[in-house]
Amino acid sequence: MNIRISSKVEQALKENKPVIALESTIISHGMPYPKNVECALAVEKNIEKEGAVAATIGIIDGEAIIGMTPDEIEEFGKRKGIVKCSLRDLPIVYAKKLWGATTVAATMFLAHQAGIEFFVTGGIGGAHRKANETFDISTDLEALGNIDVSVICAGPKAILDLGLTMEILETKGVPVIGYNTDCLPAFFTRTSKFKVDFNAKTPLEIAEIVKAKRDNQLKGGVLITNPVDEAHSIPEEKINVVIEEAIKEMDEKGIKGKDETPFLLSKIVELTGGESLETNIALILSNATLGAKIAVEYSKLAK
Ligand code: PSU
Ligand code: MN
Repeated sequence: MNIRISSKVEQALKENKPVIALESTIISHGMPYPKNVECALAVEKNIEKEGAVAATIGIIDGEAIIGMTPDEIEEFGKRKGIVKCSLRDLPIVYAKKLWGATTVAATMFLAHQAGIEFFVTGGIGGAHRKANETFDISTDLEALGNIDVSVICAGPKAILDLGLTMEILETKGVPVIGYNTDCLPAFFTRTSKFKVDFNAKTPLEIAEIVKAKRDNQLKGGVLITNPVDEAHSIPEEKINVVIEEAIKEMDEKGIKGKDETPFLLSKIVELTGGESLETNIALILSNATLGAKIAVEYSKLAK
């Protein structure tokens, strides 16, 4: 298999210590350099502060790396032409020995191969607006339905159709947990008009739900949604205007498929004068701390 686990991560897994997987699309296609690298390294620090081990995942010369070094993360942040790699891209990137930045779906797949239960990110992909016509539904949802990895995020972004995304998660049997919230957070915004399936008050409560899923052979992930803090939350009316404008420009330029999310993210940064980038960084740092706390509780339960 084209997979290499760093010795630190391997050791932690062997000793049943908490390990958190991290994706690399957010580094190479989700944020501009050098903030992407600063953020990725700060996320690892937050995880380690809680007593867990960080495993940033990406593909280098056709080999999946579970636990990249800081130098490799730096290279992922700078290098041009890294393939945004979801599940369907993995065999091509392997065979052609390319560099691949793994999306939520591909990172879940690799985390599971390595034996990692928890994965922290910013936002997941979902059903795009007009998905009923275009069928543009992220493989992330398929992965959440099929792969036994739990994902901590700040909710699906409002560039997506949140209602449709929640319906698909329900169809696939994915519980959506809110951390101290009844309503689904929408990434840049703390709230949305949709309800989560359960409002969990503590990391332990979340760890118990994940364990119950595993102990009872229920296939797939648990989606844990953590609202961005008040100070960084962008009001719904404000971000919606920006999103509409970004989508309009995307349509005019004929940008489609896997290029949509990266285009929208960078356009939103531009249109908000950098505010959305600060929000993005704040929420992923907070998700890292929460994810590590859940993994720490889970490793105590599993003993
Ligand atoms: N949301 C973000 N930042 C990101 C992504 C989503 O706020 O970088 C990335 C994730 O890697 C996610 C992917 O898995 O976009 C979804 O892409 P698509 O819609 O093409 O499946
Ligand atoms: Mn898509």
